[in-house]
Amino acid sequence: MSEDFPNTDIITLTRHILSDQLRLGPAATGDLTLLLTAIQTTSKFIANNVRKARLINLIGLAGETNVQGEEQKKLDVLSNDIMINALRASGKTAVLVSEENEEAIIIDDKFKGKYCVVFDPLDGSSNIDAGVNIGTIFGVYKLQPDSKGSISDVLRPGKEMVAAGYTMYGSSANLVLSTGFGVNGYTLDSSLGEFILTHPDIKIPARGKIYSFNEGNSMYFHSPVINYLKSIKFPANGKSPYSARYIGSMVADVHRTLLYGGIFGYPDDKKSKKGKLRLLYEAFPMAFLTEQAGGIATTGKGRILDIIPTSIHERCPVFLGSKDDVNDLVKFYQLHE
Ligand code: AHM
Ligand code: MG
Repeated sequence: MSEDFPNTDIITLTRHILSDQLRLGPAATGDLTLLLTAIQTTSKFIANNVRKARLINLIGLAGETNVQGEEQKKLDVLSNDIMINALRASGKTAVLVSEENEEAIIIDDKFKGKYCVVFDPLDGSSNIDAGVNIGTIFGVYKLQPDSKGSISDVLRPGKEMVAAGYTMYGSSANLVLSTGFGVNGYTLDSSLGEFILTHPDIKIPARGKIYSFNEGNSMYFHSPVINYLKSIKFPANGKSPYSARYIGSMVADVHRTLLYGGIFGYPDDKKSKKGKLRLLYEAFPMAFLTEQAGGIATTGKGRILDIIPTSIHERCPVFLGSKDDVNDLVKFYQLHE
């Protein structure tokens, strides 16, 4: 058959996760599948709003209101509402933690299910107005046995998550997901309205050539980070220095790192004592994906997925990416012990 003949056997995200469910046999209830279906719907909805964001801003600038006389909502608040409404209505969740809500949301009995979702509805929002990539990050825990849903169901190490992923809104919407059996990437075909499997079984190269840090914070960095960065910018033995790439949207910087390899870092420093990124809904899901793709995710001193959170919005230092690159950085931390 001719190579340009359209593929008539496309694998959609729903088909793919359903086939995982079939593999698990009668033990699988389908609840996680339905929850992930709700999450992919929110991603389509948010992607659609991100695409229209400038037009919505124009309406706002003109001082107009919509037909109901309401002011246009900001995109991050809108994305949060989309996620909360869909996750609650799915009937599969018990506890929700969002970057946008100070308190955890405990789902009322009528809609209660057995999963807890931690999420950042629109990460990298400082990039929205410039039209630069942004994304949604999420992690899923299963309720603890006999729990009706409380904050203790999410104050658990990231290694106990049953699924994690992100959707990047860029030139296309890309959903990257792991349910603990590797990592797969799907691209939204807007004409079909479906996420299609385009990046099966993502594996991070063992070593990359790119580093991704906000070096504008260098004056605050601690010596292991300063010395590591120096080692890749001024390498010995005639090796080439690493290239710098930093978008300032974790989803985009991690997406590139998963595909191309290298290292992404947001360290703790003299100013931000615990770093900037949030443990539950930024560091944990990205660490989960990184490890599932064969990479390493560390604070510099220990595995991120082993941390036991004590509060839902706590922060933690993050270094993740190619195994060899992250191990090189860890050596600089060990030298300072
Ligand atoms: P946000 O949740 O307020 O959007 O902040 C998180 C973002 C990450 O996407 C990104 O990695 C980091 O902040 C960039 O921070 P900085 O501008 O300090 O480099
Ligand atoms: Mg964020």
